[in-house]
Amino acid sequence: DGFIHLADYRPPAWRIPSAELQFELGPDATEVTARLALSPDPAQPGEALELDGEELELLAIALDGQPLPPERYDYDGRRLRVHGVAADCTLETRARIHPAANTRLEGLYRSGRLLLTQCEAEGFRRITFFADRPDVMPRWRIVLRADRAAYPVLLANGNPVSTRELGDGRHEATWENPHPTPAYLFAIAAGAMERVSSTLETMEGRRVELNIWAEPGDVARCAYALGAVERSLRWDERRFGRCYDLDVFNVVAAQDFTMGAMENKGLNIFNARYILADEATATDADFLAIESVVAHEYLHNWSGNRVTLRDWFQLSLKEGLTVFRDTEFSADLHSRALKRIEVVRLLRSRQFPEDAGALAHAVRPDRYREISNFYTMTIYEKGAEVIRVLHTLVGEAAFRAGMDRYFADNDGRAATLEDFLAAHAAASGRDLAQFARWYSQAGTPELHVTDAFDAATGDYTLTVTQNTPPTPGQPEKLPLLVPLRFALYDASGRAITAPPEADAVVHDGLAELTAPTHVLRWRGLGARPLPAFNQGFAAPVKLHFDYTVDQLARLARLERDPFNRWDLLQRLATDALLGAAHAEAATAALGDALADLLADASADPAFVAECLALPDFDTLAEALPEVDVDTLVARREELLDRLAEEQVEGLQARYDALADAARGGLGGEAMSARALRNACLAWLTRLDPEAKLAQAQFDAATTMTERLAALRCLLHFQAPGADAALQAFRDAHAQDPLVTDKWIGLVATRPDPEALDEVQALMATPWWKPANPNRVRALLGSFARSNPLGFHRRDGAGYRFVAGQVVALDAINPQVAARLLGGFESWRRWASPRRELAREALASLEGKLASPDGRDLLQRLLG
Ligand code: B3K
Ligand code: ZN
Repeated sequence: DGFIHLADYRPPAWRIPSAELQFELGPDATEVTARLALSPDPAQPGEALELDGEELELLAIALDGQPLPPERYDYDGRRLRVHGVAADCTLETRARIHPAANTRLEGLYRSGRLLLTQCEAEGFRRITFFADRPDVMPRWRIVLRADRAAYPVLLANGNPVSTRELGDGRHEATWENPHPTPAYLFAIAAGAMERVSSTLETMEGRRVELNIWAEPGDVARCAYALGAVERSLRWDERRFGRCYDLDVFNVVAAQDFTMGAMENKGLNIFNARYILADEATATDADFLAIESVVAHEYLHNWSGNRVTLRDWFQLSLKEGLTVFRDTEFSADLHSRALKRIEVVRLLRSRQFPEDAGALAHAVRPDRYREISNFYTMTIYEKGAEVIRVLHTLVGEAAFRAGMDRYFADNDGRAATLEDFLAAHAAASGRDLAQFARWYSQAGTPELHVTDAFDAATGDYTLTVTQNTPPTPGQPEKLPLLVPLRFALYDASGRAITAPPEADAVVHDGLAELTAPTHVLRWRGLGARPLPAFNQGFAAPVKLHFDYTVDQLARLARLERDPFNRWDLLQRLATDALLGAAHAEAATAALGDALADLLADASADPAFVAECLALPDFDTLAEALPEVDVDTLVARREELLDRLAEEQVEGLQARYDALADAARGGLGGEAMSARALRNACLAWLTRLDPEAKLAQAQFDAATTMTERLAALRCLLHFQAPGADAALQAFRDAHAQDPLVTDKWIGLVATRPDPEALDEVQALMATPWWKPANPNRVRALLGSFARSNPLGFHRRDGAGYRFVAGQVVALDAINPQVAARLLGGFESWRRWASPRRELAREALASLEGKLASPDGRDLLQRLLG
């Protein structure tokens, strides 16, 4: 069946204490010489020596300096076996690879005029012969040779050691990485690059040079990213006591990159979209995303690199943990509530559907066919939420102590989830056995809460039951350890502080649920109180409590924490859209709450903007047993139109009042003002068929944030000036692929079934670059993921189109193709005829996907 199982893990039979690589770099052919010190594991004597190597042209092989005769080895294009070795030895191989022909962007490839690498998860085997698994961690010496004119800058992991001229127009640079490092963190980058730099001294007194490198024309847009590196480094010192550990930290921006970025030791390589920014070409959201991705990759230096993974089943051990760390970084530097809102939106719109769909899997899966398919919302975002659950249970001080212990005990090692839990159990004194189920059980837990009040005795009870729905391969679920926050408000709106009697541990307004059902009981209350739950979204669960609309509206006024208020308004909006019986009352209450917010000059404008953004299509769809796309989209549009009409004065007033504050740089206040103005603009454009306000904002905009928001309104509402604006925008930025991706994304997400025709028309122009992952995401990713009316066209043309593109892309870049296929993850819940149409589109792919990525996903989708 092609599965690799967690239970089958065995330590490497051969260790590689040191590795020396030498590259003769060229775009069409690069020769890689690898000299590996090999040492058998004494506990597994007599095991054969086998190395990974994919699509390599083997030019020479020698053992301890002696060329090996053909009968001593064999290579089948995937594995190299060396026969008759049993003791410490040195293996030298020379192989040829072809960077310019590498469209998978895995291994060594070309992007523009640069040569660079992407190795995680299993790309290193496409560079040279090696034990390509994370628990093999040599110290590395890397020698790069290339033509000086074409490749003046030569970078690799670690510290620079020496450079020299080779005399024939070629030059050489040598790097050493002193920290034991797995092959997935290997990196080199070569080419004509320029940099911005700074130096700083770590808390331990090490002077570090920080560099951001980009192709020459782009270097002026690297300053913000450099500042983000400095902030990340300082934050990890302050909050986690972790220092940087090399003399230089290099970051390279590349236009062609499959993912967001990569945390290679000392040499992070980034998708240019997460580095390059200035106010004329990047939006405020881009700036914040850059800062958080830069932080994420930097923070991996400890959570991932110094302590790495034993095997790929542990992926969330570095990814969930590092997402937790990067969200804490953003929360500490900016607004904690706004960051939490952003994260919870993402969870509900993307991770919950994943966890409820055909591709659901545990945070630590116990089997996989293709690891590249597990860089998912569940591994990253749910993984981070599970760490947050732990943090909530033990508190900041014990959490920090547990992290210190984890880093100390596992430094330089390849760790497991058990190592992580052991460190935290020791530091907190808690038994984490039940907590660990969060890692093995897939599916979003659901909490159902009911209450009862006995007016005669004043007894009030809350009964909480939990269950986790079945997921593929996991029909039965056990109860999880869920930290449930709660509060009770009395009739005058004061919080009732008396703790309940309970059959669960309760402290500080938090009940630790462990059983399928718990009862919390308060005695002698004067009147029925109003309960509130899961403040701050402390547990990543779906919570059901049958609130009346009045109760929700009252709670939204009582709760002071902005996240909770936002969450209650989301709930009101959901009721307004989906709550059959009280939809009308919920709409009215939502309108009142929004009117209050718009009138409240003391409320943070960015927060008001978040409250104006109703739950998106995916979030709403997830709450329904069966999704009728047209009805859902139509209801959402109706509600928006109606609220816009009701709120027109408040919207216009806030839009006008914030004009001055919106000018002026990247400060929090200006960003916040732009966020609310843009939200108001989108609502107001609904009432303005000529889109005059949007046109005026487009014409006068001084920042990309304002210009792009206006363009979106013009295009999506098909304003009279839309074509001219699009053309002006397109021409102004024709040389800039990142800004080009922005208008392409707007075209692809126009909420109209006919957007498909425009997407197809664009594919016949030079704008279509199927080998560039950013362009594919801008055009096809946003169509499949963020254009419900286009993708779910009634005639099935959206599904057939995307399926057809998956086939084409699978032959170019399988990981990009697989992402696109993920757009079908919820197909079983789409109402007829869409379910059948989607099934047909998927079935038509059978036998047409060559990559393991595509085949694995297709099997799971249809499974
Ligand atoms: N660790 C990389 C992701 C690599 C994906 C490989 N297919 C980026 C990150 O999560 O930091
Ligand atoms: Zn990561």
